[in-house]
This record gives sequence, structure tokens and C-alpha cells, in this order.
Amino acid sequence: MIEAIHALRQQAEQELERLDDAAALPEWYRRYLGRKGELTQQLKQMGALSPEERPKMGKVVNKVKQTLEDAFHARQQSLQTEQLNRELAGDDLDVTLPGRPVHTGHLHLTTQTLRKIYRIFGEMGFQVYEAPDVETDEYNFQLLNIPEYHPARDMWDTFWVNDQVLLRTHTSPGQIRAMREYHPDPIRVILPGKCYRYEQITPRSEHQFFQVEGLAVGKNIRLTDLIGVMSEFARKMYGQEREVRIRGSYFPFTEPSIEIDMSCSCEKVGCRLCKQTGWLEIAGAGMVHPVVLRNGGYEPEEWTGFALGMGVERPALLKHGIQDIRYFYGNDLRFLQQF
Ligand code: FA5
Repeated sequence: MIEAIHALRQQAEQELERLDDAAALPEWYRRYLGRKGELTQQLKQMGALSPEERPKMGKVVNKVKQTLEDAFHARQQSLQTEQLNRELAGDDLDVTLPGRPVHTGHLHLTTQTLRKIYRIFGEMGFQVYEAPDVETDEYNFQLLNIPEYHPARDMWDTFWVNDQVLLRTHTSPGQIRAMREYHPDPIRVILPGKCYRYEQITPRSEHQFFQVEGLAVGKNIRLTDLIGVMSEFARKMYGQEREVRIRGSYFPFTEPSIEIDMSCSCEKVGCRLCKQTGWLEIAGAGMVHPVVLRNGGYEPEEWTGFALGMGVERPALLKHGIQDIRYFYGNDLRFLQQF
């Protein structure tokens, strides 16, 4: 029986050596080493041997089995290598060519602008405070000194969820939330976020846009502090070459109120963006109205504060000389990839 096993091993090894295709390997394995293979058949015949011969025979069969397994794996490896070399030699594949570049995305221009604004205000000691997009009539209007009958509501119409709940028209309701949270301490925060308005879409107005609100409440805060903060912001955001213009204005929640304009990127020649005026409004601002201070929990005899609310897309329009706000959310990669 030992001779038969050695003969079988020899035959299997020779056949394996002659195989020249990796696809034929499984068949060889089944034939010699599989469950119904020839070596297994030999093992089955061991039952006929005497009890002394059986362990000796078992050892020989196991050794042959291991030898064939090793030979199989070695042959498999060499056939695969041969096949790869053949393919590389026959193909025009140039493995030294550089790979195709992977296109990575980047932050949206609005996010880049927001981060720049955070940095500039952060350097002046302002923290970021987040308030909700979905607001109540009470916070968006009433607590900001805009009662139900007030004509200012016409300027700030929005998308209503129901009679009392709406998508905020400005970031100003966050002023009340911040004051109620920080009271009775002084405050220096900016409140960034999306705002919504039911209004005509034009090159300078979207129905969804971002604002950053600024709020400082303390003792002896004055209008000149507000003008100083905005001038510093403009200088850091746009450089010295752009001009800032302050105009008197009206907001129900500030007294006095101002509006802040920047000279347009057309260098005051006049363009469609600035409606041929050479100036673009970037923020409304003023001293926090006593009614609003009181609604936030601060006694107006003791505390004063300033507030400002500026767009985010409009400063970006100015900074990059973009002529139409509608590009921001049109999702056209040709636009977005430029920044
Ligand atoms: C307000 O929203 C006031 N809450 C600002 C404010 C805050 C005043 C605190 C006083 C104190 P206004 O509606 O003017 O004001 O908007 C402020 C800024 O938001 C504008 O200067 C402009 O930069 C931006 N903005 C307003 N409407 C749009 C719009 N439809 N599309 C893009 N940006 C807009």
C-alpha cells in the first residue's frame, strides 16, 4: 500500500507541474485532495490493515497529503505570477503613469465668508451664539417692539408655519434669547444664521439668505462703539481701499438707528448690483431700544447696548465682485469652484 501511495504522489506532482493554466488548478485539487479524491480513497482502505500497521500508514498518508497541499499552493502562486507578467507584457498598461486626480470639494463661499466674519468679530471679543431658524411671532416681532399693527411688518413678510410660528425674517430675535440667557451679565455676541423673506428675487435679494447679528450690552456702551466696531470690521474684511458710509435709518428695535453701506466693487462707477449708486447696503444697526432691553431683562436706566444685523452674501458679492446673488444657491459648479 505504501508503494501505491508514493506512486500516487509522484503522479499528482507530475500532473501539477504540467498544468499551465491557473483555471485548471481546482480540478487537480478535487481529484487528489478533495473529499472524494484519490488520497481520501487510500485512507479509506486503511481499515483493512492490521492494528500495528495502521498508525505507520496514517503517518505516511498525512505526510503525502501535506506535501501535495504545499506543492499545490506553490504552483498556484507561480501560475498567478506568470499570468500577471503575461498580461503586463501583452498590454499597453503603463504602471508608471500618474493616477487620475481625485476631486475634493471645498467649503461653500457662504461658509468661507461666515468663518471670516467669525474670526474678525472673535478678535474683538465676540462669541458665536446660535438661535433657531423657526421662530414665534412673539420673538421675531413683538419682543422687538413690532406689535401686530406695526407697518414695519410689511418689510419683513415671511413664510408662516401657522398664525404664530414662522421662518425668521432676521437674526434679531436671537437678541432677546441671548439677553434672557446672559442676564444680568454684560454681553458681546454674534448670532449667525439663515433668514427667510417673502420677497422678490433680484440680483441683490434672495428669499433665503444668511445674516450675522451683533449684540453688545453693557454699561456706557455708545453709538461710537458701534461705528468703531463696524469700521474695524470693514477694514479687516475688505482692506483699506473700500469706503464705509453711515446713514441715519429707522428700525423699531433700535434708537437711534443707522444703516451701513460699503462702496461697490464697481468702484463707484455704477453697476446693476449697486443700482448705479456706487454703494451697497450691508447692515442695519443702532442702539438697542429701551423696550427691547427691558424685554431681554436689562434695565435701560442702567444698561445700554448696540445691535447690528448684516447680510453675508452681500459682503461676499462686494469682496469678490460677483454681480448676482442668485449664483450662491444655484449650485452651478462653474461658479462654486472659483472660490
Ligand atoms: C434687518 O434685518 C435688521 N434686523 C437689521 C438690524 C439688526 C438692525 C440689529 C438694527 C439692529 P434689513 O432688512 O435691512 O435689517 O437686513 C439687514 C441686512 O441683511 C441687509 O443690509 C442685507 O445685507 C441683508 N439682506 C436683507 N434682505 C436680504 C435679501 N433678501 N437677500 C440678501 N440679503 C439680504
